[in-house]
Amino acid sequence: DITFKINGQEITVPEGTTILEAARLKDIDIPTLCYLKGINEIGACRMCLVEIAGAKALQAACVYPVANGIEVLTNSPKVQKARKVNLSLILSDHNRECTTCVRSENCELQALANELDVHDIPFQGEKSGHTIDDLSTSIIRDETKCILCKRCAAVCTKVQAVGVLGAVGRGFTSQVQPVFGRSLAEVGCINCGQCIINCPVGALKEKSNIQDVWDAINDPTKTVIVETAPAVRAALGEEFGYPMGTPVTGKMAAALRRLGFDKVFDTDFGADVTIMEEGTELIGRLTNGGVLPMITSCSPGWIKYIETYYPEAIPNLSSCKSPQNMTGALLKSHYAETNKIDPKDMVVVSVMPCTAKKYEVQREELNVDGNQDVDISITTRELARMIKSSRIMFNRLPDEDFDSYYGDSTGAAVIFGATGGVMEAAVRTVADVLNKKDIQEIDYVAVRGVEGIKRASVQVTPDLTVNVLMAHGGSNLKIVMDQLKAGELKDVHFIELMACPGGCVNGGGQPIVAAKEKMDIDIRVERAKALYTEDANKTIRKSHQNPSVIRLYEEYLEEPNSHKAHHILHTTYSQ
Ligand code: HC1
Repeated sequence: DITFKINGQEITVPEGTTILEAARLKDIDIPTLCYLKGINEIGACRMCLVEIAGAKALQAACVYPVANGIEVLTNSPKVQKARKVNLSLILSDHNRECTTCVRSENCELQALANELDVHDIPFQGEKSGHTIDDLSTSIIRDETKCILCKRCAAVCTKVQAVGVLGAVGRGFTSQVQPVFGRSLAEVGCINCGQCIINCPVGALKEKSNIQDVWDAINDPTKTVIVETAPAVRAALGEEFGYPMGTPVTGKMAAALRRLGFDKVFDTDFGADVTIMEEGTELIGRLTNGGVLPMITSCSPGWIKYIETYYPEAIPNLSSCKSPQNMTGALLKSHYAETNKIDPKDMVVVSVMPCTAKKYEVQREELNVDGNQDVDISITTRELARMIKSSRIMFNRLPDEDFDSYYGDSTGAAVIFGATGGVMEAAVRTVADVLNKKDIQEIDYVAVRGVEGIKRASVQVTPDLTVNVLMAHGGSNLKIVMDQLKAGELKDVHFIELMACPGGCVNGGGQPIVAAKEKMDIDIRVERAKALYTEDANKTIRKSHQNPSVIRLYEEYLEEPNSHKAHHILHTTYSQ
């Protein structure tokens, strides 16, 4: 252990602890901008400078390991002055159109300028970044706001294993860009948006489709239907001041109705249908010698990754469309037919915790009889903006239900939004189907939690043990894909892959949480709690027991994996 003094207080910490970490243990706040716990600890922004008694130069607390006997000052006049100068320099090269920036009031740079009382920028002159890259369907990169903290590049490379962003140039010409100055649309970006939710400023944001939604709602010839992903309800409340982990399902449904959608439906319904289709597909593969392990197919960023980098694994992918698209496809077919609406006059809008869903909805193969399954996908953040701009007092809304039938869902569907949730939902149904009984113990805790790669064996019948694997976050998925390629997963039957760390609750379209807050809380865990609580409170917690899903098969789809179900709900992949 190491014993040293910080602002006069003695503290003992394990060897290797940085000054920044030690300070937090004593509730001493040191400002940071580039720091991302465990991911980007590079001392680049010089905001965390501290003084060490006897040393000439100030040191970056985020990378400086404590040593026995040192005396650290985190708030001396020298430190205060240096931080202000450094912050002014960063601000001098930053596009400060704060009032109209999407990150206004949720910007770590703006917050720091206020906290450090920096209001006049003495440095004037040319600015460095000029490019605004808006060619991607999901992500806009605005160099005029980039502060070169490299958080996006670190997340893209280390967490997601995608690595399409990196530092180029030196000195004044430094930029963080895709290679050769290309657009994100021209490199292997998987549209996950993890760069966005880890950007401290507005240099990265989703491509907004809000106006497209308004245009549809305001078009009297269109029936506009909205569906909301499981994870949206777990985080939308944060935009309106609710503590993290508060589910706001009822208020969300009420808000959507007031925004003017004709029907307010739930992607959870499609998630229940997905379990029917995917569960049946799995049972088929297990009993007919099909390709195993079967891999879930609902995370569109990761589908793109497999198509690009592991095309040999395409036969392992479930042929099921994602719940988002199953819902849309059923609305454009079954719902349109039963309500005598021409699907061409219908606009399906999805609200997703995900920026890759904007890419997914545009995929050509995801249509029914030429009608795109989902027309527009917006993020949780965009929905919050629509609610705010409409002056809806979200916190005062009553709790309302989704519209019936396509708004009916089970506990199994809601947990889709957390890593391990799709697996748990599938196992609940597969075990019941194979045992031909209503099993009561359905909390499969072995598949829950935020460990990067989890394996479990589930005894589904006395004669059948299903070996499952769950992974989330691109770097973990890559490990799994390499193991698959090397033939090391021959004993595994079913794999759930989610591109974002923690699954959709931490998707690239979710409300943005400052790095400082993420030092103290694990947002993946907190938001998942909202989903598991909602699951536990549902009377029906298994997809195959959803009465509206049962009815859908009876009146339309016949049975899971039927010819009709395949036509509407399944897809193919491209290499
Ligand atoms: Fe997800 Fe899914 S869970 S992919 O994580 O299978 O985005 O929430 O909607 O489609 O249901 C996301 C979440 C979401 C799909 C479902």
